[in-house]
Amino acid sequence: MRSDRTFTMIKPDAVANGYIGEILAAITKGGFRIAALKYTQISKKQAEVFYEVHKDRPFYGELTEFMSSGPIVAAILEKENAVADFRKLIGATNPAEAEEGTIRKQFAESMSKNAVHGSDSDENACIEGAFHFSGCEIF
Ligand code: RTP
Ligand code: MG
Repeated sequence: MRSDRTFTMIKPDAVANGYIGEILAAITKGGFRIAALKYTQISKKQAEVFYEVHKDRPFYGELTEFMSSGPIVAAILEKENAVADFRKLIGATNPAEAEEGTIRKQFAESMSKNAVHGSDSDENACIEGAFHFSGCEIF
């Protein structure tokens, strides 16, 4: 299992708020190389599959509804220690608790509209990347 890749989505709130450029710039400045990139929208069904690990959580319905509500930017990012370092760069799930300078502190609206997704393990990074990209779309 490689540890130099993670998967991210710029969520519908941040896309609607016009933050695609600033978030991609923050990602690049944070030392990540973009290995794959796509502007897309997922269906409610696809969101339910993507977030299946959360299916018993109370926010599952709201989360999958929101993530399919508008376009997103999906990307595979490369850097040594990618998963942990990217979660540091984006900050806490709840932007009110996110550290100064993190992406969520700067661009998130709320716990559910929190601007970006970041994979939580090398295994999930691999699964989530493969959900959005085929081999020939990863550089
Ligand atoms: P993500 O997966 O999006 O990177 O976020 P995360 O690891 O920081 O948080 P996770 O526990 O995986 O939850 C996934 C997303 O569900 C929404 N959420 N809402 N209302 C709530 O209590 C609640 N808890 C989580 C957030 O948008 C979170 O990013
Ligand atoms: Mg998560």
